[in-house]
Amino acid sequence: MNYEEYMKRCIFLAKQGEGKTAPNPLVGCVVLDKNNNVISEGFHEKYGENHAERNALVKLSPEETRDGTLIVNLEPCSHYGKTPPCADLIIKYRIKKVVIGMRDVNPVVAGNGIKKLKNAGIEVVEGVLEDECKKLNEVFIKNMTEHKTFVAIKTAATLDGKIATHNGSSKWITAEKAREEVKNIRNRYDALLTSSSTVIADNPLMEHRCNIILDRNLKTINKEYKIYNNKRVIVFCEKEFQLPEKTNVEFIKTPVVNVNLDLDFVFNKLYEMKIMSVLIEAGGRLNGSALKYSDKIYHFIAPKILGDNNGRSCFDFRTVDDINLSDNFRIEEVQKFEPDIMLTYYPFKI
Ligand code: AOF
Ligand code: ZN
Repeated sequence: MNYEEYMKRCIFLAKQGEGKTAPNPLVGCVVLDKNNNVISEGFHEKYGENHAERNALVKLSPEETRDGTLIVNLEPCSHYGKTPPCADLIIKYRIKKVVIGMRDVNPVVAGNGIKKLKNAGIEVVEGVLEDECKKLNEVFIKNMTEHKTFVAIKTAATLDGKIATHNGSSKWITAEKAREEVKNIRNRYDALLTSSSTVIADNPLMEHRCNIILDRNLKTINKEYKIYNNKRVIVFCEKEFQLPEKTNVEFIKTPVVNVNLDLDFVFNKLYEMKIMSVLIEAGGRLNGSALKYSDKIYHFIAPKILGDNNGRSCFDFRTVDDINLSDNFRIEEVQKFEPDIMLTYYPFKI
């Protein structure tokens, strides 16, 4: 029996929870009866609510699921958290076979869910579309294994790597479809992070549930920049600061290293604040300094050549003498958003 199509469906279902499950994983589940007909589906819809397996099973009775198969992209849990263990529920529903995409990296589960199922006589098939399942939960994996916030960068450049002319003209580089995709990407992340320079140059709204601005000298707070209209805004700045009345804006005093706010501090603070993933949308300077913290890059390219000697580049932060000193990446995907393309790439780790 080939379970890949069902696992793909689990991944699709899991993605319906994007933007709503953090710090918990994205999980989807498909249930087959003893004749291998799909009888139910479910996904983890929102942090703190039912796990995917429970959502799929509660619609059924153990009579319907007896000797059936349950497919899920993440090992079923074995612990009492916000809900009782999914492994116990699966046993109660008399499922015969459980097909899993990846083992849980949460140390309280890590293999214990599988053990529980096997001890109850259930056959467990592991590793179906494992790479895809790991990619789906790359944020959860980084959070759980490294105790750090997942950092992504989004940039949009011309064929010659420019994001603006010498005098800052940048609207628009990419077309409609690419900009629609940016909205989908933004939704996956807990917060968007930008710099005061980008706020001042472009006055973007960057509509989101949480926006972060790196603004050492509080250059953006005296003007009515659109970004402050979002639900929650966090400003990292050098000096202690507070607005007189309680607002949607909070300020975080941040150390400075070599004239810039200390990014080590910023990213550690974000994890402390339970912001599990962040998407950076800024200019070449911040993109460049954030590169060494980055886990993933979304890079749109428009079929245009600017050719401006002094145009601004998407990563612009140092002088290098030797081509062998470049940072290296692994390109994961090339997608078309006509007339533009998007490269998704990861830092190359040896
Ligand atoms: C989910 N949804 O569909 C699955 C999860 O915070 P709790 O008590 O809900 O437990 C969260 C842990 O449960 C999570 O870290 C992961 O290890 C496991 N599986 N979590 O939120 C799900 N299957
Ligand atoms: Zn569970």
